[in-house]
Amino acid sequence: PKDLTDLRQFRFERVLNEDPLTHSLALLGRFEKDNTQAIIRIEKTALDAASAPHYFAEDGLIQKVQLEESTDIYTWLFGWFGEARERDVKINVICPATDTHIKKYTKQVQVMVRETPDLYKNVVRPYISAFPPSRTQWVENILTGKSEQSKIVYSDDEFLILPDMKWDLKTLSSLYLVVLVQDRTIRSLRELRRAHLPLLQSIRTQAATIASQKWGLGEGSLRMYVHYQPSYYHFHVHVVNANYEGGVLGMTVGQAHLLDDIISLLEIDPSDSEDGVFQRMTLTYSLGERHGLMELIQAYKSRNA
Ligand code: M7G
Repeated sequence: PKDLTDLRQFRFERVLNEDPLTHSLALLGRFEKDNTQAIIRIEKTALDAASAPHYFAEDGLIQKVQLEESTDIYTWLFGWFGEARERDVKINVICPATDTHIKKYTKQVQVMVRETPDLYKNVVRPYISAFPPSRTQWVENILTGKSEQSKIVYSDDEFLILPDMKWDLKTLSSLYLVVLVQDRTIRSLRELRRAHLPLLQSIRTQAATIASQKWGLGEGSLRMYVHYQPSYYHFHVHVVNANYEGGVLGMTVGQAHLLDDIISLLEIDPSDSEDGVFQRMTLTYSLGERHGLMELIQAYKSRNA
C-alpha cells in the first residue's frame, strides 16, 4: 500500500464537515500520485489534565494570549501554543470565583428533580431571592452600558442582544448569542405570564432578523431556548445556530425550553391571572448532586415525607 502518512501528497478539494463541538474538520481531496479520492478527518486532541500545572508556566504550552473581553468577575482571552498558528484555545477566567462557581464547574452526578409549584414556592423561590445582586452584576454592567458595548448587535427599550461569552465570535456553525431583558422582575421561566407574550415574540423576531442581516442565517437556522434552572436569575434567552448540537452545552432535555414552546404554551394558557401555566406546572430537570439547591430540596422532602 502507498504511504498515506505523506500528507503533502494530499490535494485539498473541499470541506465536507466542520464540527466545532469535536474541534474537527472532514476534508475531501485526492492523493497526487495516482489521483485516488480520499477523506481526511482532522480532530484537535483533548487537553491533557496531567499538563495542567504547566499550562501557564514561562515555557509552558500557552505562549501568547490576547484579551477578548472583561466584565465584572469574568474575563475571556484567546491563547496560542506558539507563533504562526491559528488561535489554539479560548480561555475563560472567573476571578474572584465563588462557591457557586466552583460547584458549577465541578463534574457532578446528575439527579432528576420534579419541581412542583409547592416545591418552587417553599424552596426554589427563597433560594433565588437569597442570591446577592452581585451575582448578576455582569448583566447590569451590560444593560447600563458599562461593559461589552461594542459587542451589542441589537437593543431597544425592552432587551438587547450580544454574543454569548461561550462563542468564539468567528465560527458561524457555533454561533451563540444571548438576549438580556431590561425587566429585572422576571427572574426565571417560572415567572413568565401571558403579559410577557409581546416581549417574547419580539425577542424571537429581532433575534432572527439580526442573525439574518449580520450573519446570513435564514429562517429555521436558530435554536432559541431558556434554561431552567439557569445559572443567572435575570431573564435571558439563548440563541444558538440550530446546527450546533450538543447535549453537553446546555441543550439537555429538561434544562432547555424552546422559546417557541414557551410562547405557544402562554398563547393557549386560558388564565390571564398570576396563576398561569408556568406557575402551575411541575418542571422536571436534573441538578448536580452538589448544586446549592439540591441540599435544600432534599431537606424539604425529608421534612415533608
Ligand atoms: P444560564 O442559562 O444562566 O447559565 O446562561 P449557563 O451558563 O449555565 O448556560 C447564561 C449565559 O450567559 C451563558 O450562556 C453564559 O455563557 C453567558 N454569559 C455569562 N457571563 C458571565 C457572560 C458575560 O459576562 N458576557 C456575555 N456576553 N455572556 C455571558
